[in-house]
Amino acid sequence: MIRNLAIIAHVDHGKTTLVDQMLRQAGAFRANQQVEERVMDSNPLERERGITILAKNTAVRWQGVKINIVDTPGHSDFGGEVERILRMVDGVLILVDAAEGPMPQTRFVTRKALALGLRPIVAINKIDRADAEPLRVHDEVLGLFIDLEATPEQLDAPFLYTSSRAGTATTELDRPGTNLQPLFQAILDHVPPPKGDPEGPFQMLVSTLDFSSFLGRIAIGRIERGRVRVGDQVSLLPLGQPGLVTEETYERNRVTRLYTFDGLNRVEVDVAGAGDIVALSGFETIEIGKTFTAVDAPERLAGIAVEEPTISVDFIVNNGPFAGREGKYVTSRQLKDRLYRELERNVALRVEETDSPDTHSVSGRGELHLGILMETMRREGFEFQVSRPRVITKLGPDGERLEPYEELTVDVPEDYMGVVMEKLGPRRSEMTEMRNPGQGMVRLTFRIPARGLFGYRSEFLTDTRGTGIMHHRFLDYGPWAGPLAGRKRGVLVADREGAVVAFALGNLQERAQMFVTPGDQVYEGMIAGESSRPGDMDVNVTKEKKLTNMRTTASDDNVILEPPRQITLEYALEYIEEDELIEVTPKNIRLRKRVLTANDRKKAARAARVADAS
Ligand SMILES: Nc1nc2c(ncn2[C@@H]2O[C@H](COP(=O)(O)OP(=O)(O)OP(=O)(O)O)[C@@H](O)[C@H]2O)c(=O)[nH]1
Ligand SMILES: [Mg+2]
Repeated sequence: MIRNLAIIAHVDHGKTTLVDQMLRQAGAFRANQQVEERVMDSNPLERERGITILAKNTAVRWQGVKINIVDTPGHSDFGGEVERILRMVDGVLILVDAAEGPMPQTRFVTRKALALGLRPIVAINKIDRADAEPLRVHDEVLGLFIDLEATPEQLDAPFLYTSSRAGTATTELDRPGTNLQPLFQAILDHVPPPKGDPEGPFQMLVSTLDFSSFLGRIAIGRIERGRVRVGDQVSLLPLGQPGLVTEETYERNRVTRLYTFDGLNRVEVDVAGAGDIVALSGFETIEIGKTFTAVDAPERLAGIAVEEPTISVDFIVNNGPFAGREGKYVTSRQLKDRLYRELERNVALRVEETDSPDTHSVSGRGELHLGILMETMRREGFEFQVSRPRVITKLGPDGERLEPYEELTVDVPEDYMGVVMEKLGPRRSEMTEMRNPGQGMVRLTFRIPARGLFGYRSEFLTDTRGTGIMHHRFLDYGPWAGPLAGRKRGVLVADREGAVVAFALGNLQERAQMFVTPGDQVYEGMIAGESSRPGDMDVNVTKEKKLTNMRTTASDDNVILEPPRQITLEYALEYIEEDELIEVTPKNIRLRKRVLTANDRKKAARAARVADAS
């Protein structure tokens, strides 16, 4: 007996924490086994950032039933992956934060799940929060279901009130839960068992991929029909319309390895049957959306479209003055090989060559998607440069230019509503909803060109003094919104190479926010900080104080410096302008001007003015 369940939600609503507790309470860990918190977030970047990046399978047993669970990422850049995963489950657990309520990503994943006809179970989570309002959120979820045209059966979904952290669930708010028993019961009662006929010919859809350097591509999916055994000769049909496949050219091969899921482990098995979720290897042409079948019954299942990328950046070989000092892999050959290797597992990514062998254009689903790749590569020892992200435009039905639009949700204290609207207006946003759920907070929803959001997050945090929360996700393609103003403030550009000196920063910090600290090495053309005014400024951050007879050097150290702004990759991607680059190395993230010498920049600016005037 099997149940297949995906846990879906907006980012941070408590999915992975809930899986921890499900594993624990179902006895997946040995007595007194030491298990880390959010154990499913197993890769280092996930642990560091506290978010799930890759969906992962696990399974527990409850009352003799095997429950396959897929923990999914909540960040909107990975929404496409969640969508694919829904094809291998028979039910979804929709988690909604008891204070935040349904968010853009909740809406997105719920819409996809309902459209596939999946039956939801709803968990209003984090009811332990001081600001939790589970009843209000319950109503909001029902409202969302109605909006999304849920069927009567889907509308009848069971609601649970849960605390992932405490590991409790209850169906009645006035009877506090003591464990997850009500959740497990709801899963057994409301998630239908998988339907496939175990006696029919083998058939399975590839819903997600894994990769190992030893086994190559690994396909993960639910067996729709029949059984599969290690050593079986099996067909892997090409992508296309569902139904009987008549062409002859596709891969037929033997299954070399077969795994099912159990707790934190993948268990190697000899045979698996209809309804179970398995991982299998032995095929070279594994791709998302392809169908595995028995050789004598090549019936293709409806495929899965992989979402199109919306933004792209250039990866460029590091040609700055510090090139090669900090990275192990720096050549264009190494960069190219690494980027193409990424395509093995990162299905929503595209890599293209450009006119220059030193530059590759890499496209993805958002800044986080691309930022994670950059971060992973720098940890592996790569060094490279990255351009400002560009949105990927399309042509509309009448040949007009279209660009991606995002849905932006902002939660701010009422007092900051004005400044948020004032800043978003010129970014070509359009307010679509305003709600006032109480407690002095307002929730504003906007439709805004993705370009309009570049650089906004840091402004938003400053404007709302860190009290605001913003989320955005891709909505659709709409008309090109025309030119948008860039960054308002100029930058301080180092005018020579050397080590940064405290004295120099002391003089500059009145009119600037620095990105560097004393001792940092800078080069001419590197960006050292942000000016408080428009227009870039060339500065000497290596300038020592002139010694006089009266003072000793010791007193130079007395300058009190503001801490520098921490430049993360995602921040840098949102921050830089077209004439700037990000230099990424295992040790540093530096911002620089594309044109390094002040003289050449002046010449370029003059040429641009002349071109504008003519
Ligand atoms: N108060 C409270 N906090 C919780 C609860 N569940 C999770 N959290 C906290 O919420 C944060 C996010 O939890 P995760 O389990 O990583 O959330 P997630 O939904 O898996 O996040 P993504 O995978 O990134 O979408 C963590 O700091 C948790 O400790 C809960 O029931 N109550
Ligand atoms: Mg998670």
